[in-house]
Amino acid sequence: MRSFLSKKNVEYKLSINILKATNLETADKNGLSDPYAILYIDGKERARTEVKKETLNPKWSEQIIFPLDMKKQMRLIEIWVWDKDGFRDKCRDVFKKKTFSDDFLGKIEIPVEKLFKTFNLSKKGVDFEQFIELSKPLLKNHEDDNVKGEIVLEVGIVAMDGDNEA
Ligand SMILES: [Ca+2]
Repeated sequence: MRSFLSKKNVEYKLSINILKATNLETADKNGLSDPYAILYIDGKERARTEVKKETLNPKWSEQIIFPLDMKKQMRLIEIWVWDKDGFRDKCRDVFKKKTFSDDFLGKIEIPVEKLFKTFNLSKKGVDFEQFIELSKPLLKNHEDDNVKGEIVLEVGIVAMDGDNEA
């Protein structure tokens, strides 16, 4: 990371657009789920999408933009997808002596260093922006998780000459 961030007076921003998920696991009795996604950076929650009701193919198109802090190294971007349970589901869960939590639908992990290599920033000048679309299969968190489908993101890096900023 240091190799490209050491360019003087360049400010970088990372953009993550959580576009959609496809073919998700069923979590509810009606054969559907109510999916939402949570974005973590280095284990800290940074954003969460809307809940899309009764679908296995949610379309969020929610963009989050972060300034890249040169003093702090970012290591891992994670996105976890959950099924939101409403009051009725929770009553059912109590009846079945389950806990009051939403159901896990899968997660992805993106090492930041690997992402930067994809963009190959060392060959770029000061002012540029580059966006790529990433499709990633959702992964289990525990052995017995039921997980399927994938999540689609648009990830971008924007670089600006810091001296030009007002
Ligand atoms: Ca639900």
